[in-house]
Amino acid sequence: MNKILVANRGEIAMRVMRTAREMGIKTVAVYSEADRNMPFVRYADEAVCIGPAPSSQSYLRADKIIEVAKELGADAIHPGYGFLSENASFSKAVSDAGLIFIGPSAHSIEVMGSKIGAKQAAKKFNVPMVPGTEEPLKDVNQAREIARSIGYPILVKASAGGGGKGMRVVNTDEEFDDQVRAARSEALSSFGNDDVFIEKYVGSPKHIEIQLMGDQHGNYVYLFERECSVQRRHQKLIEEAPSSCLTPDVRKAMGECAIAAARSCNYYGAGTVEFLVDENLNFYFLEMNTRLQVEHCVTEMITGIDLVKEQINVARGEKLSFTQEDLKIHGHAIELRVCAEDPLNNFLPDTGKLEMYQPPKGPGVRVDDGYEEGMDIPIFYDPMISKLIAYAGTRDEAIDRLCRAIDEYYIKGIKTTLQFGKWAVNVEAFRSGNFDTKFIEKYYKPEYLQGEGNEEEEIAALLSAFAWHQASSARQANTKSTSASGSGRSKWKLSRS
Ligand code: MV4
Repeated sequence: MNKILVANRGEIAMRVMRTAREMGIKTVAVYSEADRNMPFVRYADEAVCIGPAPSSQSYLRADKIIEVAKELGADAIHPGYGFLSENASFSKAVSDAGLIFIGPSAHSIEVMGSKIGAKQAAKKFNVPMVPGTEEPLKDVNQAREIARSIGYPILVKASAGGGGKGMRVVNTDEEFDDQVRAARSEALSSFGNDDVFIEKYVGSPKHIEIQLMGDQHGNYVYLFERECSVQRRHQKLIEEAPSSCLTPDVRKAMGECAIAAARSCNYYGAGTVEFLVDENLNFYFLEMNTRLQVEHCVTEMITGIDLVKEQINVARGEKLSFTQEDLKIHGHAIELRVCAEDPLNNFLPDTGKLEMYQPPKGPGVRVDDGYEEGMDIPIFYDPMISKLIAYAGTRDEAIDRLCRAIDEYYIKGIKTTLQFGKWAVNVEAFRSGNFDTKFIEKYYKPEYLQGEGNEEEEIAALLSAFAWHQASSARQANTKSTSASGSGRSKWKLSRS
């Protein structure tokens, strides 16, 4: 494998290309017109513009991307995350074009892309499930009987769903028909598929996911867990490894279940199995993500494994370079997604120019970013501009280091989630590990961030007030002396300095 085309942009494109370079593999970037000046375009050995800014005309143009890969003699395509990374047709089209897709087979993507298909596959391998159905609901009366037997509250979920879309909580029998109808209609309009199923509603669960790697020779390892419970509208904001609540036994059991789920679809490559975990550490299979995830970095920090390198090695047919016994947890890593969003305005995306952009440095600080100072944040793509990862020996030290790094992350020109992150990791419930997926709903209020992070403005205001005070004192002294001597030059310019 001599040349990889990275079918992505921003920080993950930089991330993949850095590992490729370390492996002596050439890289090709594909970019949209809006990304012409992005660092990843300059970093690649070759770069080709594949279309206008909108993703549908650029980063989702499967045919164009494969055409460029063949024209430039790339051996493989790495999809990153998002865009085409979990598109089974793209995986197949890449293979059909005689190229290597650095990811799982189209079959694995298809099986795990359907929530019902994933549950059916995982159930055959005895992976714990939330009580519910593993078939699409056909007869609403029969479904209501099942709901009664499970016991309310229950959830109606879209099989083709993701990120909470098409999910409805049903608290009573009376609501059942309407909520099923609503879930079906949202699923049909959002995903073109109205298959829904039901599950017992697990109240206030933690979201804990297991990173796994499988090769094309049947070998599997789990690289422990990541806790991703601090989410907002199903968008993760803070992730950490390991979780603060798992015991070694539960960790091992979850890891083995994740591998079982992978085996159920003959998985190979990097994958993540998501679980719901209740307060008694009972865990339930949620879904399997058939891609490298945004938050893979915290796993890399505690295991010392370069997951992109392992993806490339597996894709070119190599066996995993380590066994389960080789893997140990060292220290603690915590990641904050630095997003161009305004936490004071419902986390709405913010746009603008990075007038100042100086990432933090120092021991145990990793910044995976894709922009530079002076660049405009384009409106066309995900608002995440970087991932700030702090690594230390213990969880408390990692949190303290993250706070220091946040204080030294100088960004001007856009609003970001930096101050939200600092607030969040200092909430007692977070520090103690006693939090779940309702953390933001339970603890966050925008007013907690009022006045945070604008020390410079405060200093400027104080200096201005001090200068005004000085000037007015001088004026008064002048007035006294003028009334005696008659010369009254204004000191106004001083008060405005
Ligand atoms: C659940 C659940 C409680 N009980 N399923 C949200 C999106 C999708 N990943 C599945 N989700 C959930 N499924 C049962 N049976 C609660 C959630 C959920 C959630 C899960 C993980 C992380 C954040 C979440 C936020 C809200 C709801």
